[in-house]
Formats: sequence, C-alpha cells, structure tokens
Amino acid sequence: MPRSGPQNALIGAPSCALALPPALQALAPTPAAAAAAQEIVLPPPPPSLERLRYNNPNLTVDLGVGLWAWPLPMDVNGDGVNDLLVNSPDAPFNGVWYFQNTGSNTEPLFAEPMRLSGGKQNSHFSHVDGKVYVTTPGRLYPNVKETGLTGGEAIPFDGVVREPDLPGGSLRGDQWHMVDYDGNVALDIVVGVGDWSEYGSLGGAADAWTDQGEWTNEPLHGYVYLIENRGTTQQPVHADPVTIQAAGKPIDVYDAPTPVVAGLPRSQTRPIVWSACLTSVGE
Ligand SMILES: [Ca+2]
Ligand SMILES: [Ca+2]
Repeated sequence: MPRSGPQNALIGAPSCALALPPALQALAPTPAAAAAAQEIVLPPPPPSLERLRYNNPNLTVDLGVGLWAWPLPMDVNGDGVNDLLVNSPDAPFNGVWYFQNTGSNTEPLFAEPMRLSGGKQNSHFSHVDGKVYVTTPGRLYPNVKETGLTGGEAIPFDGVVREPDLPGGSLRGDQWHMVDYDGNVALDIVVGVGDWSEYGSLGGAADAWTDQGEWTNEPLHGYVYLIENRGTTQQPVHADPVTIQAAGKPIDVYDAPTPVVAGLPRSQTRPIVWSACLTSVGE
C-alpha cells in the first residue's frame, strides 16, 4: 500500500453511503446534518484552528484526505515518477491535494500534501498519448497540475446525458472519461452516472427496510454512456449520448460506475473497467 511521509492527511473514508438497516440508523447523520456538512466552506489552509499534529515527525502513515477521495494519479513535477493528486470535495480536508512521490514508481513514498485548489464533486481522469485529461461534468482542467480544479474550460456539449429514472429522482457519481473510443483519433467521452431514483434518497431510503431487515426498494443503478465526437479533438462535435451495452443490454452496475476504458489503442475490443458500491471492480 502506498504510504505517505511525515505529517500528512486524514485517513480516507468510503465514498458510498447506503441506507442503513434499522439497528444502525441511529448512528447515521441526519439528512439535515449531511446537507449542512456539504455547505461548509473551509478557509484556505492553514485553518484558523490549530490542527493536532503527530508527535513523531518521522512517522510514516497511511495516505488519506477524509471523506470522498477522488485520486488523480499523474507525474505532476515531470521527474518521471508518478505523483498523486487527490480531490476531496467534502470535509474536513476539502481541496485538490498534491502528494509528491519522493520514492519511486515501484516503491512510492508520498510527501506531506500541498493544496492546489478547492475540491469539486465528480472528478475523473484519463491518460492519452502521454497527456493527462482531468474533468468534472462538462469541464476540462488543462492546468490541473498548477491550479487544481480552478477555472478550466467548458466541453462543447449542450445535451443531457441522463434524466433520472423517476421524476424527482437523483443522480450521483457523474464522471466524464476522455478516450478515443472508436479509434478515429478524435477523443470521445465515456460517462458513468449513478441513478438513485428507484433506490431512494439517503434519508428517505431508510424507510425501505422492514422490521425484519428486508430491503423493499429497487437497487441502485449505474449506467455508462458514449458521447461520440464527430469532429476533432481540437474542434469536437459531440453526438447525443448512447448507452454502452454489454451482453446485449445496457451496462448497469451498483451506483457510480467510474468507467475507465482500457485495451490497446484502436483495437477491436474495448474493455471497460468500472467500480461500484457493492460490485467492487468488473470488466
Ligand atoms: Ca513526479
Ligand atoms: Ca474517436
């Protein structure tokens, strides 16, 4: 496991928070508390409160940034060794953090992080022909190594990737992955979207448990779309999104798919690696 050097961040937390059985609901934050937590705007570090510090300055600890860790691996300083940007859009460690790898690609050791910008939900990344692309929905960040998720440029696409399964339903885990999907050189976009409509909201879905601990709502869904680029990478013309199919039906995993297209460039097969709350990693 990658380790981080002296004096670094907090231990990460799971990025999926599902409805809890009755016995555990008392331990969960209320919807109001969760909403309040999302509204917190942290001052830039150092914070006004004095952080408690490890008392062993040479301690090597697990790398982490608190709730919602979106890792963006890349060589930030151009020394040939992969570093790590971690986007944390939540609390208490909000920000895009640069962990310099002071070790090697085979034995990484990360330095204390440096904050590049505030954090944002739904970041994703891809490496294409030696160039790294970092996105949030509808946006690219060509200067991410210097300014994190500040500014950026809009991706020319005016459509809607997905409407929720039910009116008033909610989407989550909306991530855009840049890749030449069809092998014509122009970069397309593969989008993963989680749909919580039939599952229920985090607060409301708690009522879907029976007293016997049986789940009565539908499962979470996670769909993967292709937005084909019919122009060029420099001047894209994006088509309407279409669902990507597997075994004759749309890919549907449990919540945020976080798709990453693998395989040899311009090959006939395009494996898609995804992650989800309960199915871990699939292909
Ligand atoms: Ca480096
Ligand atoms: Ca293409």
